[in-house]
Amino acid sequence: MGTRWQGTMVVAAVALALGAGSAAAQSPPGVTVQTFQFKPTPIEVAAGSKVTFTNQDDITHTITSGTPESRDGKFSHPLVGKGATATVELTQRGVYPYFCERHRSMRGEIHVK
Ligand SMILES: [Cu+2]
Repeated sequence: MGTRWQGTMVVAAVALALGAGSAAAQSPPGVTVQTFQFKPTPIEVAAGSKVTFTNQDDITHTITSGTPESRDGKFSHPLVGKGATATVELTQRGVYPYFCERHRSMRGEIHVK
């Protein structure tokens, strides 16, 4: 029962934080992909949050977890052209590096608290 209560408390705290502004509650944390860069990076989110990536370039990028040298297989989504979006949900705390498969100098990090 103890852990169940703790979980409830964490959810309540997150809800309070998000409730600070109704606009903020409606727009999940986001990363923009623009001129071969992920912005902002690193991005910090609470565990269980969804992070939405939006492509602002005309060409295709990907968000692929890990690094080009060491993929971890957690996620890989193409962003095909301007306006394309992809959402990643991370439930475990940690640091999640990601990169673009087509432009390996494009790298970012999601910090899940
Ligand atoms: Cu790219």
